[in-house]
Amino acid sequence: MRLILVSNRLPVQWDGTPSVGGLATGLSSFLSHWKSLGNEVLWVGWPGKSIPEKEQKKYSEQMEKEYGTIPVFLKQKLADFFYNGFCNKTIWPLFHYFTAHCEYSDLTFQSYEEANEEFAQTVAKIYQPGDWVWVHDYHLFLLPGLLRNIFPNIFISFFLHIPFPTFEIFRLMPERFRTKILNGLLGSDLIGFHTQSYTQYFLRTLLRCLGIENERGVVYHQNHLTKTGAFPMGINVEQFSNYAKSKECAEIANSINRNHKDLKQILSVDRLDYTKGVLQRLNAFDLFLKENPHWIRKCKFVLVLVPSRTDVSSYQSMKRAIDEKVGSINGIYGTLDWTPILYQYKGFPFEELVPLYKNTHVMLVTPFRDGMNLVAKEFLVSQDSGMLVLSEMAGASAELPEAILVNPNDLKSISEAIREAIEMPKEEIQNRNQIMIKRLSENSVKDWAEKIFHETEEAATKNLSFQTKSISPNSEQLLPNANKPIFIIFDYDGTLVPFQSLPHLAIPYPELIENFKKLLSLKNVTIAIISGRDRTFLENHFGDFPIHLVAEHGAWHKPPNIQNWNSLFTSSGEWKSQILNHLNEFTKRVPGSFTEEKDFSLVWHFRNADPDIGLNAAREMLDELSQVSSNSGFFVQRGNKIIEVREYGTGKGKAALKILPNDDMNIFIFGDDATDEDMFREMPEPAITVKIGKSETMAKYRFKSPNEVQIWIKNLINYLEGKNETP
Ligand code: GDG
Repeated sequence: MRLILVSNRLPVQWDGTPSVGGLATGLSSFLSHWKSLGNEVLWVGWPGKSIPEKEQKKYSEQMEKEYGTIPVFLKQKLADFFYNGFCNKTIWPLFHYFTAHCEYSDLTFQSYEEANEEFAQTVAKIYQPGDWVWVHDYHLFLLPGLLRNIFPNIFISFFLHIPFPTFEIFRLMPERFRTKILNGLLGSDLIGFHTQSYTQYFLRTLLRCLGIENERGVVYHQNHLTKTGAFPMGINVEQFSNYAKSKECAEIANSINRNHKDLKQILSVDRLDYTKGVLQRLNAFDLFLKENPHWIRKCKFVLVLVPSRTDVSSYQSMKRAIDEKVGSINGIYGTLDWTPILYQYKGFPFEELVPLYKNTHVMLVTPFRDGMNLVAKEFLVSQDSGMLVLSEMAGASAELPEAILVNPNDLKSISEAIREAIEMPKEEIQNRNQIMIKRLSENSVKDWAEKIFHETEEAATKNLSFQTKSISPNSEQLLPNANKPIFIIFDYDGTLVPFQSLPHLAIPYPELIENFKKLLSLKNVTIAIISGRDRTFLENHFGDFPIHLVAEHGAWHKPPNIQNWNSLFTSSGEWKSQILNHLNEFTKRVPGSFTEEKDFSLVWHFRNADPDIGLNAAREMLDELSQVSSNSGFFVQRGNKIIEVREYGTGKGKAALKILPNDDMNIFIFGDDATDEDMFREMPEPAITVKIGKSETMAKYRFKSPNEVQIWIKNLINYLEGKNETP
């Protein structure tokens, strides 16, 4: 299979130098494995600078040939507004909870849209059906949606490398931006996050911003299913640990250490970024020396900062503040023969980075917020007996609780953690590290990518079967055999009419009435409405039509041209008063919700409640009622923003069977929610069953909206009228 990886940056920059950072390092090792299985890979991304138009063709050919990369060309101004602008002045700070650093600008968002569009065009040029497209990170939130519009059946995953924030933070972004971002993401078959918490925050955000619910992490939106889940990214454990054990590594480690052999090494390695908490770490080291003077001249702090986003002004001022702080600590504590901080403002090749890890006694990873943090993991599998001090705000802390976890805002706790780690007995360090290393070995970067692949495949397969169910209302497959009578059963809300905020507002509109009149004027056509509505509502709106009306999911039936309603089922109704009190308690608790009482059922509506509070209460209610419902004369069913408690033995499926004549007929059934699934399930096989809307269904076909039901009715009328006219 061919994999098209898409990320903002390519693993090699425009000048052929390798990119630094978690994404590039992590993915490179997975790709060698993927290729070794005989698969092909193309990596699409921005080369990091604008390439003049006349050189683009030659450059593309060269990059593809040498590195298997496909450049996306962005004009310098667009790249600047997109990357330095919306990506790094809006999304990056917001998603890392640095809300004061955020700028919200229509101009940069427009560039973000344009850049995503450029990426979509580049992918579209090389995409072939059967490829797996894997989009990475926050620069490309809109890309899955754009690609899904071009290729409805595309097989596509998205992985977010940074944290997804809580809804309260995410909502700070203007609605016109955030809605597009969420919709763009939902073009994916799978959206992966580093941790369970980020996944939960995303799902809650979907509910709060777009009113979209999920079923155990699966979201149905615009006739498409998207799976979400936590896939903590691993590292190439073997690569690091094998090299760390090698003779070559030991030699380099010794030579680096030659002049400081007796000093215990404290190390930190980060891209220079305000989220990484570098200044705070320096302050904590300062405090550590102040409070533990016996460690002066006995330790050294190797501070590795890899230059990053050097043209963003806030990064430049942060760099100055760090330089000053290093200078100040070295000035205060340093002597002619001892410097407390060895400051390295540059990246090291892998062959030197691992020996640095190996020489380390205390590894400080103290970001304010970090999606995962791979440095912590790389250190663990490379060290000899070094202790990890890890921020609890790094995604990695969920997997590495045996480290010393610290709050990065708490200087005192970091300083104490340094002392605890530097003085910790070797055996204890090794015991703790062994547990963590075992865990890391069981979830390498290869396992991580494979899991993502398989989960995406599963979601994409389901989506494909969804697509095959979707059908045009004008399709010939939905036309009857004109020699047989026609029996059509419609659900009402969500099928004949769209949902409204209050049930009494969802009334039949003139076009629907007109269509019914025409249908009924034709020979051999019978219509039934089987609804959860009560008798009065159906009587008021459809009482004059010669059709079957079935109210309250089958409790009451009024045949065509008959004045009286009769009961299709017998009821004891003993359970009702007790459950009514219970539902009323929920109504009091959840503003905007209300309870509807019918003859054979009770319905709790939460469409107008706060989506989060409504959904939580509905879950609680379902849970409680399901526990008492067995042998209690009622059963509970979840509908569209309602919970219905109904007399046992009733239901639309049974009701439909009772009113259907035993003749050989064309049977059509239309419905939109869980209560209609009863009908789809119980109908004889030749019946044509159509689900309106998203979510899984037993129906044979799917329409997008009630509007398509009306189109189908009109098409049927035309067809039958045409047949009648032919001599
Ligand atoms: C983002 C998220 C998430 C660093 N210095 C050198 C060097 N590195 C390599 C490390 C490591 C990577 O860069 C840094 O990865 P991190 O995970 O620590 O951080 P970000 O770059 O911010 O990455 C992060 C990650 O994406 C993956 O999803 O974990 O939370 O922010 O692999 O080894 N490599 C070499 N020399 C260096 O000097 N060779």
